Amino acid sequence: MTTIPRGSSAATGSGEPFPDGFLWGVAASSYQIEGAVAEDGRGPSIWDTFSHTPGAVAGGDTGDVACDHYHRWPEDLDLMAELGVMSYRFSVAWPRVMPDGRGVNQAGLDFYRRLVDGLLDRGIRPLMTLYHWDLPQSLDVGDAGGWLSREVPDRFVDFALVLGKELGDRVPAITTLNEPWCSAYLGYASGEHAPGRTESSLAYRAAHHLNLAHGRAVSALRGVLPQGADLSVSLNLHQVQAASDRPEDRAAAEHVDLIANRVFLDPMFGDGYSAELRAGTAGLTDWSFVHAGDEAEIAVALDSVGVNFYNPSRVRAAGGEPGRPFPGTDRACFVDIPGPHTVMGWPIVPSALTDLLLRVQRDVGLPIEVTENGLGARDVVESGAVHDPDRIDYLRRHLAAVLEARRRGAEVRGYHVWTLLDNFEWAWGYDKRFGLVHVDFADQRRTPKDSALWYADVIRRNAL
Ligand code: IFM
Repeated sequence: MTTIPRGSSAATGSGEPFPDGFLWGVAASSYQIEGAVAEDGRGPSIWDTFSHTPGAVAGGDTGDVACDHYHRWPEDLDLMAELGVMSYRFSVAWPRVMPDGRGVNQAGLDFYRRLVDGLLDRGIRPLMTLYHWDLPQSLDVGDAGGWLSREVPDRFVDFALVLGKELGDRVPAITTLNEPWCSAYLGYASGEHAPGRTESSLAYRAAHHLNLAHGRAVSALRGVLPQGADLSVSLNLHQVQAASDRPEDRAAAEHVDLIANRVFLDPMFGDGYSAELRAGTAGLTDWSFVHAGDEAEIAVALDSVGVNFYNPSRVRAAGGEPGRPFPGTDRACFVDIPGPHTVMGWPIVPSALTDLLLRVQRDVGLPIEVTENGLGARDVVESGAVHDPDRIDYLRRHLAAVLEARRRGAEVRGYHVWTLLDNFEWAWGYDKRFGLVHVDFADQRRTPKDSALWYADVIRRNAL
């Protein structure tokens, strides 16, 4: 068993306290860590298919083995407990529980029951994500399959109900979708994610069906969960900045806010799809996939909202110089933000997290949990240790940004580092590491990094 050395030399801080009861967590997802893709009746997911498609993932990497968490979960839960983690956000592999998206696979369900009981035994709150991108492959058949299909939201309700009925007595918090922006725009417009479709117009249909799946699942879950269950959604809202004060760049930023943020926020939190969104996307879609009554079904009451944040986005109007197109539109391009960047090429701007949390508080008005935040790097083990001062600095500054948002009125009640273990980073494969704990993918050895020791100390002191 890996143990965490006591007394970290990395433990320094201003001593600024977090409120009593602040939930210190880590987050992870099924396909990125579990492996065991063909074990105990699990069916294939769209990510199995995509990662095995030549050229889709850097280095030809797949999630076939990943961190082997399916077998090593007790050790991984012990690591969390040693860190003092209070909340673990994990996701359920839909095809492990419903291999072809329909009938239930008891062995798959039992795995999650053992995992949840293991968390409770260690005093860790399970925060269960229902969908972190591993759609059963059999629900993605043909051109109109996957999230393009109106049937998939109904199958998602079946899945949510199985989990609600079977695990709802012991899982106090459920978040429906992780980053539906990625599912819709990277999966259907840019093709960087499974199922790898590359038509901008499809992203809007997918986004609507994800929204519908969310709303219907929440309504169905309310009928089977105990009173007091906490239901949420985890959004990677873009903190969008205009590249300049030029009217065309400001318009591009507003357009990106509409298609990346308000396409989820407006229907989920009550207003339906806005006239601006419909007008702004008129050349791409007529929104005829939104049926009468859908928007009311999406606008269900939630108990909290999850915010995933890594970096802001700066955009300019498309045209003129070449630029990286913003997925799902030909009206905006990404522009680099000067200053330090992570190895992912993502700018490090902690104040943007404060701004985003304040915006969410204003627009949504619910308690907030940061459900993901962290830094990707190329960490190496040296003499049994992993020195990752950049990650410590990133986490410290983003936690300070959370405190600042709280001071200014945002009701942020928890924070989850992405992530516990180095893992399968989607189209980037295994090269970029986000874990507090280093994983040697040759022998599955876990080595807590300096950042893990630092985080344990922050948790123990409940202060930065
Ligand atoms: O690894 C991902 C995670 O699955 C979703 N949010 C962003 C992380 C880092 O890219």
